[in-house]
Amino acid sequence: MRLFYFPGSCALAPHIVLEWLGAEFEAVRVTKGDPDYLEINPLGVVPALEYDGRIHTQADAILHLISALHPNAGLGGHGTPGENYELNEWMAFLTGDLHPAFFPFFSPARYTTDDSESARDAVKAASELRVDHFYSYLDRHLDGREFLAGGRRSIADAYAVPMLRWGRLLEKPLSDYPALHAYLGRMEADEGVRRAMQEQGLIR
Ligand SMILES: N[C@@H](CCC(=O)N[C@@H](CS)C(=O)NCC(=O)O)C(=O)O
Repeated sequence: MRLFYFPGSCALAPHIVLEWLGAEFEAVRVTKGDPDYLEINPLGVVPALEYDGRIHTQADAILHLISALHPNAGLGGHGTPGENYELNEWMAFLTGDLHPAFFPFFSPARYTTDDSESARDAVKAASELRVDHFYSYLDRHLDGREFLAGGRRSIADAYAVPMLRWGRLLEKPLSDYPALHAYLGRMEADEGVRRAMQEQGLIR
């Protein structure tokens, strides 16, 4: 199994889960736009997971695949229909709402045909407002909860980590979302999360 990643990207999520599971895998650092990587994943994005003779893409689907390969660990989708729904609801929120809210912040030029700096700044400002909307929602949900879904650690917690770490790049301080901020602190203190962050060179 090989996991292709850019440091600190959403590929940190499967990296964390593989660490939690103690799985055997190789983490392969790639660079944006590298033609060799485009051969592997023509979409040019991470994560990509090489497993069972093929390349798998899409963070949400990869996280479900990894958890399905280790059903006894109970990290995803192996409970009652209600529990599965709750996990999938949060996975869809992360992959369909929160992650895309950051796209214009990281790549503003893709979201305007005006190439002036002020137009790009406006796109980034709009992105920050959208993230604020979703962070506020998440902050209310996390108040009084240890984990994101189902009252136990799951692939959704791993997925949330990179997307909450990106919040440090935004103008509004993460401490303005107290429950979310405390949750990220707990997650970043977790051993498996730390190992994945170390392997990606994000911490020492
Ligand atoms: N829908 C994809 C999106 C993946 C994605 O956008 N990954 C980012 C890193 S978090 C990326 O590789 N960005 C590079 C780019 O957009 O060129 C998924 O959920 O896996």
